[in-house]
Amino acid sequence: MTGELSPIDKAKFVAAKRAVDFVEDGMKVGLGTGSTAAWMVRCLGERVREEGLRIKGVPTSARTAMLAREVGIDVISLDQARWLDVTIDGADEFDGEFNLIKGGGGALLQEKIVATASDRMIVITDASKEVETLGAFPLPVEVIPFGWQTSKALLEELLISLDVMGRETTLRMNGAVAYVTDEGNHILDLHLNRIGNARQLAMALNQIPGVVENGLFMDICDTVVIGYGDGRVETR
Ligand code: ABF
Repeated sequence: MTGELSPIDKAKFVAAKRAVDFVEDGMKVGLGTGSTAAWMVRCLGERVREEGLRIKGVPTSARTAMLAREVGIDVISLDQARWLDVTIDGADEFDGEFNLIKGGGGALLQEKIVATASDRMIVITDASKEVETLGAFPLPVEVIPFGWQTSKALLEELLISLDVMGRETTLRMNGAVAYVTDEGNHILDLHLNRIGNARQLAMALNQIPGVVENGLFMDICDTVVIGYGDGRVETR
């Protein structure tokens, strides 16, 4: 499955493989989205095929659902699962309190719902995602298409009053057209550079009419598994 991996892919793979060890027979597992999570789905599929591991997988995007089925995981919906034992997913940034920025892959809405509906959330990542303070990675905010430009203007107004360094907001594009999420929404990326009070920002963002969800995952992640290019892996 792995062949000759680049250091970054090796880091992602070893983190994913270690996280999959936490999955036990009979569990309902939230399956994250992104390249690191894709390694996890492949490793989980290998355990299903080779050990006969019996799990139910709840994907956080259409592309994860497709990959999970390809590798032999029994995919069910969150409504069928109701509650999950564990969710394993990637992240764009994590800080010392395991608060996260997620959504670079455009799946933050289902990711946050699934992670919140889990007894445990494990983030799999490489060391480059560790930050002292969240914000260098542009914060994704999912907005409905109706009146998105008004939502953007209201967002920019809000940012003026909050403890953030940058204030530029951009509409995420997919080539020449606006990016569309699995739910048919758009994403605004907030280039904040540094977020002084992430909890305050997370609460304020979701009050804005048209905002569906934001990529700040506060008090959701319990465990971080960090992979390194030399094959080492660290669990915190
Ligand atoms: C997903 O993982 C997203 O929330 C996040 O943007 C992405 C990180 O991607 P990668 O694992 O490819 O670095 O959960």
